[in-house]
Amino acid sequence: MSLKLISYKLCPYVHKAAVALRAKGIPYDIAYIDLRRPPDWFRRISPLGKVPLLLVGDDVLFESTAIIEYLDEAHPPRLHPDDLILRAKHRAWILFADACLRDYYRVALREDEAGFEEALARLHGDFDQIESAVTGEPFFAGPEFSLVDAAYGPLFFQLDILAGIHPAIFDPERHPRVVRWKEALVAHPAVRASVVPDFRELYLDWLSMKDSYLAQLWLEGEDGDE
Ligand SMILES: N[C@@H](CCC(=O)N[C@@H](CS)C(=O)NCC(=O)O)C(=O)O
Repeated sequence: MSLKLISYKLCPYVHKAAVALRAKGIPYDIAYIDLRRPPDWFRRISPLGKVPLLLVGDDVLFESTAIIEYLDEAHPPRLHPDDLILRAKHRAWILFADACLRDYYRVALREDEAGFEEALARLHGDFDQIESAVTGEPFFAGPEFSLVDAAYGPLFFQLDILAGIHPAIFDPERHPRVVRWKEALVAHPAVRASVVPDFRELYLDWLSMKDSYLAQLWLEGEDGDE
């Protein structure tokens, strides 16, 4: 069955689906759309008007978590654990990645320093939870890459770029496991190769257009470099 991922280049939810596809070695096509001007064909087929979509033959799958679970079930061997209790726990941590992504966007987009610090405190609260959930190394549950890793790879990939602007985004003393896990994920070939080659430049262009504290810091740093 042919697979086509409908994407927006900077979307972490699309990235999550692409990581699962790559980690499982599943061949797929990809089509990028401009979310500011979504094409008519996309509006017609997308139930919620959001990416990612995964076209599986004539079927349209949506919601990144549903997509990665489908991929995992349809293309063995599974990245999810066999044990049902463990699998339910992994599902719950995958859902928590979406809460972290919401807090990540607040960190990226809050307009002033106080707002940024407040958002970062929230994100660090999320990291406190994850710190006690990471049970293995280098990945979430040990040496094997799991669906939880696919879910957090995109979050850490984008946060890692922001950490280049504001290093306090990661605190290795407070969250040593999270930081080691992050390092393993951002270095993983499935995470790195499933974004466009100029992702960093596009991401920083996107950030520069925002009226946010981190965007200001980035632009000030850029001016200083000239
Ligand atoms: N819960 C969705 C979130 C997807 C999502 O928010 N995608 C964004 C791009 S990163 C989008 O398509 N936004 C368009 C819109 O909301 O109109 C998922 O996991 O797939």
